[in-house]
Amino acid sequence: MTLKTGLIALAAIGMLPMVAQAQTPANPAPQEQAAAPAGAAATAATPAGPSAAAVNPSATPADAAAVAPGAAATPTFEHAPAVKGVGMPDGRMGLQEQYTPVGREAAAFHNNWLLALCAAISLFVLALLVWTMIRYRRSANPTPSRTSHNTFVEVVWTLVPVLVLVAIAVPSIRLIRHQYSPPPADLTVKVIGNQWYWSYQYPDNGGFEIVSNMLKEKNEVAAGARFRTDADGPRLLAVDERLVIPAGKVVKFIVTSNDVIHSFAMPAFWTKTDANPGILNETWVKVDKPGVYFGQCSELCGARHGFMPVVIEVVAPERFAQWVASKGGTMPGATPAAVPDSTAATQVSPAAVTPAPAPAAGAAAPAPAAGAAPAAPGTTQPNVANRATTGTN
Ligand SMILES: [Cu+2]
Repeated sequence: MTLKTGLIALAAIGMLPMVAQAQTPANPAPQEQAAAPAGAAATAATPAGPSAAAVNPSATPADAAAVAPGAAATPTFEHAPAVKGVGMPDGRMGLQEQYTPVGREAAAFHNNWLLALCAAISLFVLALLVWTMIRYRRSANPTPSRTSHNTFVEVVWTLVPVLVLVAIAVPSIRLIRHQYSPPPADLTVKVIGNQWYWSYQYPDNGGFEIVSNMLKEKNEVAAGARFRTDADGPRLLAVDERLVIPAGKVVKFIVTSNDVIHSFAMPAFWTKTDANPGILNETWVKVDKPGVYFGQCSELCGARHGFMPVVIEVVAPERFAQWVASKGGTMPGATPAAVPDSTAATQVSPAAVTPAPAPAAGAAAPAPAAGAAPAAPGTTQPNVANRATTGTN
């Protein structure tokens, strides 16, 4: 009994940092509200554009031009082809190769530690059984021992299993802590399960939404309609609209549902999160390797449960900006640049063009430019400024 209590206490100690850190993502809300006026000022003030581009290293002038609403045509985006064996089941035994830090830790824990430990324990028990059956069979041992207690053996067979459990619990709880204490998000995507497809919203990029449906085979669609090709991905896993995220960035998924319980699962990222109606669940990924990754709804959700795959395409940050532009969205911090304001721009354009510090220019300028001064703090937090203007959460 005391051992059990000790184990529970041990688990509780291990869980504490996780609980403490899990609460932190909820806290930035007041900051966002406080930053809202600054964000509004950023959108109103014209000179925020170039300085915002300077703050965001991934936003090149070409990107800013690409997302301008005044552009003649919507830019197109070439999706990457699926690579066989990457981010999809391919007949090999074991776990899929992992592409996130959490996934790599979890897979290493499973493959190098849990499997080895299970195998060692199984072999040890098997050896004990075989030895007992042979050594103490009736013909070899006609008069059995009448020993009923052995303190040393009893202590050993109690202690060893406890140590085995501790050896599993420590890395296990560490993994849970890493999984549920995400670093600050660079991008938030809202994932919504529907019967029977997924829709994805990008609140940080203007709040646009894409609807993702499974692609059917060539013989299942009407003539002229789009059907699956091998570049789209494997049968029953390819979709018409992929969830696109930037490589090397922390992406937070807010997962919910419009109807019944679904589950947003991506085996190659070690993530599986229930999508419950009326509840926002959260998971996160950080994928360094660009590629196309395949998952499925993993909660029995109705007749077409098996036909609502998840496809995540990870692209370089510059290509992510192109994709966002092709969907009519905006990159955080790029919105002010898209506002064509002929009146104020002429006054402050020299300061905006030169890479001199913006606050100094604002202080030196006369009264109309003073209104632009609050833009500087707002633009240092492009994500916050953009969230304040969209508010789709
Ligand atoms: Cu489902």
